[in-house]
Amino acid sequence: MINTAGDGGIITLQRHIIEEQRKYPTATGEFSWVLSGITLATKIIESQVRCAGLLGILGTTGTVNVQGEKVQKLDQIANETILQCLGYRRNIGIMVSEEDDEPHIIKEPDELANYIVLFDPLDGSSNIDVNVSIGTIFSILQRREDVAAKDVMSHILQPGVKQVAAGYVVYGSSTVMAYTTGHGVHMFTLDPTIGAFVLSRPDIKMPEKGQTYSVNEAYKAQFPKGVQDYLRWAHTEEAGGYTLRYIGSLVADFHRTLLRGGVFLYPPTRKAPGGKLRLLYEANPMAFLAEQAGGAASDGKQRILEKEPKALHERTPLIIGSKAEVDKVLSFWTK
Ligand code: P6P
Repeated sequence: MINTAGDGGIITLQRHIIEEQRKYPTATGEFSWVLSGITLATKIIESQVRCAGLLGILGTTGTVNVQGEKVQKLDQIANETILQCLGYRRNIGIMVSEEDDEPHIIKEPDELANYIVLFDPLDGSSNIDVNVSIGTIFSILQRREDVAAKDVMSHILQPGVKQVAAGYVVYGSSTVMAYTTGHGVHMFTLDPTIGAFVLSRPDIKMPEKGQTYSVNEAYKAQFPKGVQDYLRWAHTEEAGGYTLRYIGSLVADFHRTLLRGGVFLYPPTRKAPGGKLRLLYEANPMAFLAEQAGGAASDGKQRILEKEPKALHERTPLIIGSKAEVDKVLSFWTK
């Protein structure tokens, strides 16, 4: 059932953004121009993902990115697509990609080039070749007024509470975008017959509880003791019958958690003592969405959105999902 407006028209993402902006006079059309660049890029990426096996674009490029991960051909295609679709939009000053060591400075931030876009172009790369859901994650900041335009890193290294928008696109059985500008979380499904993202779930609220935990239990022996204690508890009758779901693609695991409730966690491990997931363009955008949907996100010690970033590709432990479930994990974590 596609949501239609009172006038019977379908509510596309562009229409939704413009109508949202009417509610908030401070918003300007500038933001919708940025978001339309992201949606254009994700439609192009979706077309490549859908037929990757036919285009000889599966597999790796033979190079390794700043994260030390093998770059998949589709990673590179997605990265270049986003850079191209956003690169000419004058109101974007800086872009930060998971794939690139350094920021892309289109223009030193000023009152015109006001936006900073951070993104993971194709999250879940290891799943690409086996046709498991993958996704694009984005976070949007505005330049800081209190630092010089040339102080690029200060404009980028802002805590998650400063995000003006965040979202993801999951390339799954259907292509779905979820986004927030701080006024709720709204979900759109790509209608391939018209090539538009159409409103499918307005104002999503994450279930307060959920009997699903999502963690790579293969690393259990490496987790902090509190996490091991939580997992032992979750296996008991007293816990009420949890089930484990783990896809290994943050976007897909978070999408399920947002809709069904439960908790996703990526704790510190020996290989990733500071956690594996990146703060600026994975944890922060997902935490913004989670909190806007009534959920919570922590690094085990503090709210993800209040972390002061110190480096571009900084990693963080992540516990995210239904508030009651995140609190339950934290009750063991801090013991
Ligand atoms: P592991 C994908 O590579 C990713 O960055 C996230 O999408 C996902 O949640 C995580 O890594 C999976 O990591 O160590 O369980 O394979």
